[in-house]
Amino acid sequence: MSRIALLCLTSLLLATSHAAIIDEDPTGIMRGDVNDDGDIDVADVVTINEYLFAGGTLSCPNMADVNDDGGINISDSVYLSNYLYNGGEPPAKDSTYSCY
Ligand SMILES: [Ca+2]
Ligand SMILES: [Ca+2]
Repeated sequence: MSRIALLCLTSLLLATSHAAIIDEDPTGIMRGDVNDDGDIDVADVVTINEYLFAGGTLSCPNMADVNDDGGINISDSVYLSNYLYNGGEPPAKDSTYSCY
């Protein structure tokens, strides 16, 4: 994905952004709060995209593996966008509380 496409996608998401409440389930934390600000919102999608395409860094990579498949790639960005804007499944739980 080119940087121009990334910026267009980001702008589109920012125009329609909203935040999801993070699940307080004591048996596991919900992945997706990639920038660790306490909300799951478009800024987390942007953080994943910056990591993948623009040399950004992740403070806790485990939170960016939104679909819990063991890797961080564009499918995590799409998964999180689908959750926020299309009623998709919430991010996977992580009971390890680790930042591998
Ligand atoms: Ca966040
Ligand atoms: Ca993943």
